[in-house]
Amino acid sequence: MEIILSKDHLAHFPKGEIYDGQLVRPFECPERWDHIVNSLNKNGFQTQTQPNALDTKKLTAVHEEKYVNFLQDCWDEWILAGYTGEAIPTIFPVRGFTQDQIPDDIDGKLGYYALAAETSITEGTWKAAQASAAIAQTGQEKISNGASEIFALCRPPGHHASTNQFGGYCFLNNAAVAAQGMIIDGASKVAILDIDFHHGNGTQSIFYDRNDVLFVSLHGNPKDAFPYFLGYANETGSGNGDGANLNLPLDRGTEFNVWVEALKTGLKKIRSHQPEALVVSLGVDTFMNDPISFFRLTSEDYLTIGRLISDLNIPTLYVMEGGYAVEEIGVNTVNVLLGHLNR
Ligand code: Q9C
Ligand code: ZN
Repeated sequence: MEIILSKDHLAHFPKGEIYDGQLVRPFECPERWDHIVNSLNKNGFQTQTQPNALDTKKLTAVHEEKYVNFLQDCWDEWILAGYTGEAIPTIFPVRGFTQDQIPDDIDGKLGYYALAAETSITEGTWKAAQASAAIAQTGQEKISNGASEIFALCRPPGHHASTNQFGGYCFLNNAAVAAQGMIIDGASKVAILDIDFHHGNGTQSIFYDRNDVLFVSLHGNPKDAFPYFLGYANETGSGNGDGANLNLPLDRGTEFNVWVEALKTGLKKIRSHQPEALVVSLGVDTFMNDPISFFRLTSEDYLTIGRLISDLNIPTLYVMEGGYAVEEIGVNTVNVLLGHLNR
């Protein structure tokens, strides 16, 4: 299995995440990448490729141009305003506020383009976010050109980012860029399977009214888990996309025996969609020791997950999302890939 990766992820390393009423060291940290690469190397994944430059057309097929410009200019505008800390949104267009005016001031713009406040923007954020999307896009092009399985080692993650909002550690929706890229490059139907602990609200919203891209997600029930305001079972798609969105929310403390039944339900839905390619939003924050999540999967369970996904027999692009038990993130991630290869 070919791996796509880049050290440019290092450009994004905020010092602070708002958590527990404090500014803490972010859970989404650069060593996550090191642990994954170490495990890949230990297990003989030797084909490691740098991404091609990001194709702006593919990016803006998923994200609003204004939002892309915001991400690109945010840090400069923040500094120009005289701020010295990291860029963090503090005011949002909530219920009762106007939704259609984009402020000029960076404080207002940050809130307009944010869905949450835990994700700080720094000098290198845009560089890393672009590299991450380029990794997914490069993996996509290889799948579109006939590869049967690719791992896109994206960092920062992407599935919370919508067409015009960042948050949940995400800026550009790497999985959505890949799925849309597959369509642009000729696929008529693709599927996205999101097994990160958190609901992929960004991915869902991007494809919600379309039936060419099926979205299936297993996640912590939003009544108890981030992102709280999307991911319920009754969200099944709208218009043309009616029936092409499947949410499988699961309770606190869910163990693998229950989780895997939901996975099988999701895989069945994917089979019936008959996609030409599959994008897996691969988060391993479903792990029992994850510090911010509440499922109870073990390291061995990830082997089974990879095996079950490979049984679909569809060209598959794995796109890295979350996973914050840093010591175990490498083993857990690579176990999915090993399971996929039946090794
Ligand atoms: N009390 C991804 O896994 N904070 N993002 C949750 C829990 C945000 C996770 C706080 C979690 C975002 C890609
Ligand atoms: Zn997550």
